[in-house]
Amino acid sequence: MNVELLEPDRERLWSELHDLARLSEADSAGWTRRVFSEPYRAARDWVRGRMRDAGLAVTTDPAGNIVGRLPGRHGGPPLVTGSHTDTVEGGGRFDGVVGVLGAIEVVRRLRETGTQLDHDLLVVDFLGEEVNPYSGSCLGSQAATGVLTADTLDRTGVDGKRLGDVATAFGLDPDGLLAPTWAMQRLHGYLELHIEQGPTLEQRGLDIGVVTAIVGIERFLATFIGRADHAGTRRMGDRRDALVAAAKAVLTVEREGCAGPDSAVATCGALRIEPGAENVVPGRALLAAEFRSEDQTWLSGVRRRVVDEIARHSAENGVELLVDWSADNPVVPTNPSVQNLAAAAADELGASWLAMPSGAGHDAAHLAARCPAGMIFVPSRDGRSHCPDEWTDAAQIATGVHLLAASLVRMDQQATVDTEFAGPR
Ligand code: HGY
Ligand code: MN
Ligand code: MN
Repeated sequence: MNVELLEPDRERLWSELHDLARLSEADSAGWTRRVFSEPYRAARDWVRGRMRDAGLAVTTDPAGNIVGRLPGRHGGPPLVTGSHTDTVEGGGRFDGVVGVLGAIEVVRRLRETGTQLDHDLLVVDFLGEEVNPYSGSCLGSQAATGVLTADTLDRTGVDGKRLGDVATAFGLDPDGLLAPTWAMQRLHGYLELHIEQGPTLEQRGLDIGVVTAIVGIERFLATFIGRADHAGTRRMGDRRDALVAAAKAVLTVEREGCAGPDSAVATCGALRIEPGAENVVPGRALLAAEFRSEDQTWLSGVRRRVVDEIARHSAENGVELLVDWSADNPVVPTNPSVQNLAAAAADELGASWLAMPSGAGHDAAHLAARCPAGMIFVPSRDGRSHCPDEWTDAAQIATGVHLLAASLVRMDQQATVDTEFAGPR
């Protein structure tokens, strides 16, 4: 198989990417397509149409993932690729989208060149990869691989809504989120194309990142319960100011990240103050924070170190503290055989590449428990992502999609992608 022939149609891909970008909240800076939102519903219908036009048999699995199937010569455990089409609030046009539209383009090129794989190929738009207010990130891939539990459906967001009810309102069967569909079947292998969302590839002038590991992510939602008071009449020494306690917690989080290993980061991304009036001492504050690293030892110690300090500061301010921790995933190494195969395909195509970790979380972290899984990155301009300035050139995306095609062909040609894979057989 001359994989040069699988080169993507760059204009077609670029045009589709911008068609999808139109499906976003009208009044948002950048691009916003949050899970369970109407723009997200419209985008999923649009993706189903593109999958069908490309010749895929399209279903929605019980977990709410859109799955397009391209039959192979022999069937058997399917080869899987894909990513997500939901965005963060005020995000960009490329995060996740490149992996879904790129996979659909690979299918078109396989069919246009008369290339039939041995294995069925599944192209997946995973439900809700971005962090949602209820259960963390990677909702669809966690559901499909059996990570979620009935308790997950009872988790509520700061809006007070329950995940199970929100999923029902979106047209999903919440019990489907608990049906580990993919955990029930063997998969031949998984490969995801994604933008790097960091500066490394651009700074080094390289085409491709071959991902070696996906960082572990711990997150918390802390509730600080103080007492609302008149800002003019309550003496400073007699206050129970929830926001002061939360503000000290923000600095604790930052110190924890700065004191960690090179790969450690810590972020407070959301703060909600109640009642939020200029002349009222804040009675309640909700703070969302997350910690990431490739160093599992450091990450495993974060909860104890951080909670001790935040609890001490809250007590100093007479504020009650409730902390709800969740872990998106531990540090996940990608499969060495998939790494090697993607690197060999990059060499064959003449694409420069670098083996590198992912500081972002991805659906691949959950597929990796079910089959030999890996990821390939294309550069992000200035390393920017999760913002309107997120950008990757058409030519860079085309190189990534071409490599995705060539790598999937290599995975398909192997009877077993990794004979050492310790997961389910
Ligand atoms: O948060 C992340 O790393 C990913 O973009 N969901
Ligand atoms: Mn993503
Ligand atoms: Mn993202």
